[in-house]
Amino acid sequence: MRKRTIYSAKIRETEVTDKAVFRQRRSFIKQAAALGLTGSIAGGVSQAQAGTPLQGPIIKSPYSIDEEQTLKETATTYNNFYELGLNKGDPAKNQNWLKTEPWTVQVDGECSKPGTFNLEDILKPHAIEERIYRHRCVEAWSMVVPWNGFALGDLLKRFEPNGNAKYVAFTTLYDPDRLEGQRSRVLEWPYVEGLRIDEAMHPLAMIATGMYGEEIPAQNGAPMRLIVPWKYGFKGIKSIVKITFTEEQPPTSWNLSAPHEYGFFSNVNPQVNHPRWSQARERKLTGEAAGGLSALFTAKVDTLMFNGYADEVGSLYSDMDLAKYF
Ligand SMILES: Nc1nc2c(c(=O)[nH]1)N[C@H]1C(S)=C(S)[C@@H](COP(=O)(O)O)O[C@H]1N2
Ligand SMILES: [Mo]
Repeated sequence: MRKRTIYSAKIRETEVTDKAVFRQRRSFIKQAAALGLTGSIAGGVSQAQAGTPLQGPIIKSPYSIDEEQTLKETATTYNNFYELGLNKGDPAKNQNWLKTEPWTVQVDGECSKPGTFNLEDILKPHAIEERIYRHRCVEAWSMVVPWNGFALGDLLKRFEPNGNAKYVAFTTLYDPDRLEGQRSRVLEWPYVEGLRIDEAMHPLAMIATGMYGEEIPAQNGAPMRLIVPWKYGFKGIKSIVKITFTEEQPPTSWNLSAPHEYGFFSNVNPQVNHPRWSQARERKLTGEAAGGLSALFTAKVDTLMFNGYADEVGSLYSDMDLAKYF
């Protein structure tokens, strides 16, 4: 997805990096176990939350799909989070760059209940569900991930958006002193994303605070990130610090960076190719772990319209030319 990078070359580069990260992690965990170190220390993580099981009951969601899940080790070591580095293995390696305590979320714009809220107050009213979703990156790889969290719309309604709230915008933490990726010019920082308000209120759109029954790790967007399963992965903005209700369509990071390649809507659509590669098929990261990262990719499978969620979300776009609004 990086500009000025040949796609096939990038895949090779990330495979090599990730194998090295896998090896490093494995030997480090072995050493830590031998020394009798536990929990977060064994993971090389400075914050206690990583690997921490979620508290309380987790509700099974009717929106879950019944497909083979991506291994937790894969979903938490093969990441796109450019603030933590550009290669797929970098975010896991650099997870301690993201400081998640304390964490506040500012809510403003077209709503009656704006404010700045502590993370605990944001999350407290929401029962945690497990939602097993397809996750399709615009780079033509995909995963099946059991996210933990709740409907985005249930959160947004608490701030009472008014009649001018046609869109909702999200912003990631800006902290270039720690998030070294923000010193690179690859994108304008902070990372920003947005949805039309009806998309945001759709019950499939969710805020994830966990995955695999544990608190969400830094590299996957701690402490709270967006998941919009019918859209390309880059819409799923990580580590959210700000939510703004707007009347105008808000700017979005990849669209700002390469407007001919990444649109505002970015619904998964196998019929609209990326200018530099086909979107007709994808490689799923649900293979066996034993053979290293390249063995984790399955053969290519067909990409589904709206990533398989057409029955649920198709009506949101019934009046749009889906080839034009990419
Ligand atoms: N702030 C921020 N959010 C981000 C990104 C990023 O670089 N920065 N990458 C996006 C992309 S391209 C994808 S595919 C998903 C990856 O999520 P995952 O690492 O949990 O699979 O996060 C998205 N959210
Ligand atoms: Mo992506």
